[in-house]
Amino acid sequence: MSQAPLPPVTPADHVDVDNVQGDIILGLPKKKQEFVFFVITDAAKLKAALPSLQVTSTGDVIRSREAITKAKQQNPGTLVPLPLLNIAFSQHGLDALGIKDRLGDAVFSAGQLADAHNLGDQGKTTGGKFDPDWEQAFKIRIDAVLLVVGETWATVNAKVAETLNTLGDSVRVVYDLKASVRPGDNKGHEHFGWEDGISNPAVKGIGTPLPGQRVLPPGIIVTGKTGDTVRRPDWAVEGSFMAFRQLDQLVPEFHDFLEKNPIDHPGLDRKQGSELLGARLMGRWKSGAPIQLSPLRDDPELAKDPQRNNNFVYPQDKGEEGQTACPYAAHIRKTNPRNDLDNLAPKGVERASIIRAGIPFGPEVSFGENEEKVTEYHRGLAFVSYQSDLSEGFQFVQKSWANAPSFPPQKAAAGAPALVPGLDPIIGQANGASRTTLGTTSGHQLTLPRDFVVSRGGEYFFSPSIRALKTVFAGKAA
Ligand code: N7H
Repeated sequence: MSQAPLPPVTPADHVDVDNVQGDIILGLPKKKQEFVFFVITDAAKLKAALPSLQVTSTGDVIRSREAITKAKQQNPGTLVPLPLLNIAFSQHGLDALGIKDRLGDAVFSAGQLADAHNLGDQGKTTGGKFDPDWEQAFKIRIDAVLLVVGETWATVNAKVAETLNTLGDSVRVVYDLKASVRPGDNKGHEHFGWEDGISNPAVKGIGTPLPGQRVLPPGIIVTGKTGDTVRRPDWAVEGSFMAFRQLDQLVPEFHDFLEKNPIDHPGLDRKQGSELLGARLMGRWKSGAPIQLSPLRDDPELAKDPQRNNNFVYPQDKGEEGQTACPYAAHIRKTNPRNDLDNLAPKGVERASIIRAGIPFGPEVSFGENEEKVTEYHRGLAFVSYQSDLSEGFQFVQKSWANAPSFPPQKAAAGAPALVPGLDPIIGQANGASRTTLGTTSGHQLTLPRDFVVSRGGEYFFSPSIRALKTVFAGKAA
């Protein structure tokens, strides 16, 4: 059993980095990641085992990143062995542990299965009951998830084995997802080919914000801190709600669609027209360069420059003028409208901020899939986001922004109120119904043939503080 002293309780506007789990604010440094989902079979045994787990804090992440940077400076290309662990519990898990306090988040308590229709996932309604097309495990019951990361599979496998050994027969693994940064030049790029992880908000007091990076009051992400408006049980301070989604990406189909619908623009050939369409749907070029700053051609130098690649806002002209460079419907504009709501709800975008910590899963596209333009093997994004309130964070962004055709508001073209921005072309969904999106060329409505991102389900979790794990979760007084 660990003898480390418990961290002290910190004031509301300050985050104790040694008490907050490591994936929440800065992200665990990950090359390989395994998500191990389990149910609790013996609560007393699990409580006894929990204090022995070496759970990684945000402070550990800061120190690990420093170690990685130092090792790379001394020996470029070196991989530092870093097995890191986080753990989070669903409402079922809290119930199984006999934790009776309610956390004050109705979306978390109801669980993601109850939210599937509301989120727009595909499925069937029979006898008034919606049955989503999800992985079976997410439809039964999941109590908790282990997030294990490392620089190689050998490291991750050893850490998973060690952790499950510690938990012994107190748990039963019901589902498992292995995910990995893509190989070679695709490192850092998700399966559609885009550089990901460029834009995440910063939490006040932690790290130095980059130009254009939104700095959040800590309570937007971390529970019980300034900015969190809900009264939580005392022990629930310095935790965060985690939305997990297993999102399939239909990569060959998406690329086929781009190839068949190039934007016709003077000076651009067909291939460049297809690249422009992809950039307009996403809001960034594959390199990561924002289309708002580089509207017609990729700019790899801009993409690589952290001082510039996130430092932009959107023009506030109404109608077509405001989306000449970046469409209102572009994925990054739908999910982070930056200054688009400043006149309507000045704090609205801040409140809906999430910290993303996802990673690709599944194999590279095979030769055959590329040839036939049809997906054969499941691949996609193991999406993870953290927020202090699911109904204002993940659920709100998915439902009220990405899935809402008229968001951002007041952007319809003058004299053509029907030409609203449209669904988010990447993640917007309407329970499988066909959809349209606007904004490729003036007044032109582009019809997407299908969803290219398809949900296979997930769950909502609470990622407690290190202190809470050693006390309330271990069956001891807080
Ligand atoms: Fe998105 N993609 O790789 O195609 N996302 N996303 N996302 N996303 C972003 O700016 C992607 C999903 C956000 O601040 C980029 O870091 C894919 C969900 C937010 O300007 C790329 C999937 C939700 C941002 C992708 C997926 C979000 C963002 C640009 C699913 C929330 C920041 C890289 C398979 C409900 C926007 C970057 C900003 C950026 C991709 C899912 C939200 C390339 C493939 C479900 C807030």
